Amino acid sequence: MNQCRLRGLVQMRRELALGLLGSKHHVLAQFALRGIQTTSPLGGTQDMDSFASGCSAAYIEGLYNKWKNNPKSVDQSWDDLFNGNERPVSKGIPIQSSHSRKYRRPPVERTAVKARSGERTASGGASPAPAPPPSDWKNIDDHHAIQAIIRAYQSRGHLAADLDPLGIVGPQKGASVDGTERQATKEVLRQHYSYIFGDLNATFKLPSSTMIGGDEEFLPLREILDRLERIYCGHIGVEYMQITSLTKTTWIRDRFEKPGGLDLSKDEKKLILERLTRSTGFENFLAKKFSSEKRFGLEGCDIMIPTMKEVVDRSTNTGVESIFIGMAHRGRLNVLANVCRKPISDILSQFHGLQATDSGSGDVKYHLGVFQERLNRQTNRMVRITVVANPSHLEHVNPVLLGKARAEMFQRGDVCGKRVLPIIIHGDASFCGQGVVFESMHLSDLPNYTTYGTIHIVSNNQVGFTTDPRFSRSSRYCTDVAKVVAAPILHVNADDPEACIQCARIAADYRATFKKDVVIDLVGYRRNGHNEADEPMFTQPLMYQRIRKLKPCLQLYAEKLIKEGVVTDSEFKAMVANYDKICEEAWKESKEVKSIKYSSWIDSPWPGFFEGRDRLELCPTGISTDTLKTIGEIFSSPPPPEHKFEMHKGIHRILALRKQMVQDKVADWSLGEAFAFGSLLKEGIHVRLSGQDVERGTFSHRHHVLHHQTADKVVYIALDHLYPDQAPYSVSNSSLSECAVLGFEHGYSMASPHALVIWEGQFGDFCNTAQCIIDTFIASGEAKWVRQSGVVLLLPHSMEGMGPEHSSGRMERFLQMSDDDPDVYPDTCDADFVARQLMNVNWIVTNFSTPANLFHGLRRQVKMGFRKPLINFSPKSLLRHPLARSPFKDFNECSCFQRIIPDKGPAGKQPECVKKLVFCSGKVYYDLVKERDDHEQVETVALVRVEQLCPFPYDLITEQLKLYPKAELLWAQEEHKNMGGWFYVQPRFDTALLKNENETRCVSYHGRPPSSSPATGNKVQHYSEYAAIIKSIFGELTPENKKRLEAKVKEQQEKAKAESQSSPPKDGAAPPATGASAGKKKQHQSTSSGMGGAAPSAKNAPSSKKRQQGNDEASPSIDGASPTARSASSSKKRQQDKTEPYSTSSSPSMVGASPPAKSESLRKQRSDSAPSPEASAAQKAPMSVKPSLNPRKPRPGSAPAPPSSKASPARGPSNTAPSKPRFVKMEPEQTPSSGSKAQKSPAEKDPKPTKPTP
Ligand SMILES: Cc1ncc(C[n+]2csc(CCOP(=O)(O)OP(=O)(O)O)c2C)c(N)n1
Repeated sequence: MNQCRLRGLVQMRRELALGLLGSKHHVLAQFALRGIQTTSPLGGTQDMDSFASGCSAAYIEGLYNKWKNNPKSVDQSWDDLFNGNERPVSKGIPIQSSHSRKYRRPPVERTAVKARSGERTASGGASPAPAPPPSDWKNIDDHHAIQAIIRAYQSRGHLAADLDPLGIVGPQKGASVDGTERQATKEVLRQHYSYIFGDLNATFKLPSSTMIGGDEEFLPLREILDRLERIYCGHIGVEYMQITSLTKTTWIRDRFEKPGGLDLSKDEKKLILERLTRSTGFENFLAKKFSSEKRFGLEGCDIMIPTMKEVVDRSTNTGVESIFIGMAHRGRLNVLANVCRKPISDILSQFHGLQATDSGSGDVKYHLGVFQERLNRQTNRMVRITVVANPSHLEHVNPVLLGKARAEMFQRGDVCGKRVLPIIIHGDASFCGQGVVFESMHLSDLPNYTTYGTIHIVSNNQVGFTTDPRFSRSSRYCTDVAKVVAAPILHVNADDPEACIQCARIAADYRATFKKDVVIDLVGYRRNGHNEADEPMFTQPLMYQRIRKLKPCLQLYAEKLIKEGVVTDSEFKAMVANYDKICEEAWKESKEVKSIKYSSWIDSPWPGFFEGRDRLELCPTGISTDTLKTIGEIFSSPPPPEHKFEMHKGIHRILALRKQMVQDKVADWSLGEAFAFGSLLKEGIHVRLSGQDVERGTFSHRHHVLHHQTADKVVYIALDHLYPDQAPYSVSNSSLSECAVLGFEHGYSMASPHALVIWEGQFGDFCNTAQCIIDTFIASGEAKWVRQSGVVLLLPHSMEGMGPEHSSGRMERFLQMSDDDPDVYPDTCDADFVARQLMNVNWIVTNFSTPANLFHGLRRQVKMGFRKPLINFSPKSLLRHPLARSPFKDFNECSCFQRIIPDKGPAGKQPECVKKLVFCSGKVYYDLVKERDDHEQVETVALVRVEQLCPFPYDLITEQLKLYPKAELLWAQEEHKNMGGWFYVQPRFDTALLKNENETRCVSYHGRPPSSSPATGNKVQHYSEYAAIIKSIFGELTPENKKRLEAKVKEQQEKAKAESQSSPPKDGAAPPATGASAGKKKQHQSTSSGMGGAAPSAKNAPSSKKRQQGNDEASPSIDGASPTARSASSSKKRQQDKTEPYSTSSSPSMVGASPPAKSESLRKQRSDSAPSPEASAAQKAPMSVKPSLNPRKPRPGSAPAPPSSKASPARGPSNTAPSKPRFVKMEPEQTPSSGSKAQKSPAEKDPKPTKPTP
């Protein structure tokens, strides 16, 4: 469309718009104005001047009305516009520029601007500066335009850069407005495009915002444009104007703009050629030898190797000693061979399909890790290079790599990333597609997670498997995610080796200078299909037609250097032949290899850790009373007075209560944890705790970081002030990411065995979003890559009526991924049975019920002769439960970790009287104790806690089975049947039972029915489900029981009422009650945690006389409900509920269904298929199929099922709730206080030392 016609159309539209303005059609007018656009000479469209934008239309309408009344009341420019008296536009330049030139700022604004310059009028306002003489205006305008053009190149030059070797994307060169062939056309210049270049020889003074002049201050316009074009629109597109720091942008400008700054010497060019020869030669060699094998070759982006080498050289020169590389499949073998210098014969031996001599599953060759220490010949410095083993799940290695690098910095005392460098190689599709990239990037500047800059290199082959970028991302570049951390992004054409090397240098120097992330986007292509067996023409036919015609980068560069006289043709040929010879020799060598070892591909060797030690020795975990006292004292004290630290008064109370516990020699959860951390720190073990809100603790129980109440950023961490020579303690609230943070901590744990690294989930449920890290690294890392990790996951878990996503840490998933064979009874007579079992399993899964066991479990992590991940399901309400406390004696040198906790009460003391032996795990134990008490079955029901679910404590379980030969066997859990521990323990119980020839019992299930959702969100349903479980275990309350309980409730209510009248108001903090004093204290509602899961602490008066006489397990009072939940309901209702117990329909598939007696034939069948204990003792036996013992069938007289059963016709909050729920809420005032002897017992003196048993 010619310019005249275009202008005519625009004018017509404007007239139409103006005609409509002020009429009832003003909306249309706005629309018409908004739509006024003009076509640039390049065919694109340009938005009209901003005054015509939709949001200004109302303003224009107002002006127009004003102008209609009095044309002089508006600025001249508006008068011109409304009159249609626009000045003629020069040289066919679009209307937009004529407006911008014509529009003058209102005088008032000018005054305001001048006022800033400090000129003041007598009245205190600003005086207008004298305008320059009109003869200068053109000159000023021209300089402004030049400045704007320079700025445009700097900020948008990359849009016109020649980045794509295939020439598919990016602008084409074309005649520019100045008649020269340029790329920087519309995209770069935008509104400045309208600038009349006029005399290209006119000289301009260069602004201070550019270094293109070098030492020259003035340049002719033509030279300015040429230089800008070369710098910003050549083979490098540098995106850096997102950086807000002037120092950094100036630094980048300096590097890219300074004349001659990017030049390379002949030797440097020759080195690039040599490295490119190796990179290309390696892929060619593999293609020749293993044409049908997958190797995910680098062809098309071969320059990645020289680029990485340059980064390594440059960085080692600035002091880097250790480099960590995280990358996926593409070009990985090449990196191992040519960057790490892993012997090529080792790599080739992976192609021969050899048997491994060590255990584990191994992994495909393009996932394996390496660790190499070598001399960098360019810099003559030693460098350690690690390529971290990675799973198929693209980009998920990133946080792991970062954590490992961070830990290395810690180990080396590198406080600013000078000696350690992380490099991550990304694919273009995965870089923009995977959320973990964003999550990991966000760690880059966090104080406890920073790696002081990571160098990201994108191997951008412009396709992801078979998907074109236009279908795989919405952002312009695949690297846009890096802008969140304002990283400079250097896009570079991968067919220009020198440009790539320049980018590598600048990136390495940028990271060394600023300790910030930087990205190199190597824009290349993929010469073959996704892997070597794929046919790319199926999906990218045109792209591949072009690729087929393209010479490889090596050839192009060799031709260039030959032409330049840098190398001769024969020199180049010799280079190629030489590398081919190296590969051939390595090939011969590799054929001599007869077996492989997974361990020779380990990425995290721990020199000195395994050597010279008995791996199976289990060191004691108890500590001295003195240590307990020291840690307890400091942990419960405010900062020393000289700190003049102003604490929150709630913290004062919490510390006072802690102090009381120390005096009483009893520890709650928080104190038990502090004992574990503190004692390890004392022993020189670095402890790191990370996760969301871990400093205070989600449930406000931890308070490891105290905040000064009137001074900003002043904190006190008691665990950092325990001993002068202790190891550092790191506790940090993390970013709100599970995947990246857990990955980071896992990586951190890999760096050294001498650290306890813990990630705590906010709620266990949220480990869902870290599933990939759990599955592909933590569960299987040792099997795949022979590398160990002792990372600990603390996952708050328990059914407390908090809804589907705040209840379950998905224990079943962890258990399902445990690799101990359920059908093999291990050799429990082996003296090292306990350690061997731990060593042979992929991870440890626990559900601790006491602070002491938490303490021992955590300490055991670093006391073992090997490392295993520990997955522990942490409690919520138990954090403050007065009975979930441990006496100091349970921490001392005579104590140890308890894999199971047997019944130590009347039942345990008279096992022959026991009718039911109930196994359980975790918090539900305290519910069962209370219910057993209420049902007066303390002598007939034994409760055994399985604290370590995996590996299954066969030896101890067998002992318990023998101890109660006549008891019916039950498994009680609060989770749904398809969740929790049941599926894991059931076959293992069977295996343990089958061990005894005379055994005929089976374990029956007592828990919630199967469900797709982990928990109900309806409190009433929650209680009814709970009631059903209890009923199925203990049966109905007898009339005597009910009567007794009613009397007890009444007594408690009266007592609570009396106490509430005299108790002071709460201040929001949640103090844990001490064991001894809990009974005297008013029940504290855990409103501060807001979770409703805190301990219903004091509703636990023991009612059984017998228990008072000797049951040291004491009776907790909880009913599984949160105190807040209980508080809403009246005591009347509670009484009513007590008298009208919950009735259930019977459904065999629901809770309480007991298994039939085992048939002898099944037993025989099973024992035939199970391997002998001898066979299973050391090695895991091959999988054997076990016949089901079919515990699903109801047996006669089985306990009834709850109404929420699937068999029940109507299920849901409205109709599944029992008509009269038995477990109801209680007002805090009504909560009875506790004063049991059992609670006081832990506070008593340490017992006589006895030898600890595992
Ligand atoms: C998380 C994840 N999703 C999907 C895949 C399957 N996959 C393997 S490679 C690939 C394409 C990757 O493209 P890109 O990131 O551009 O790397 P390239 O292979 O092109 O080098 C896909 C989808 C995977 N490995 N991981």
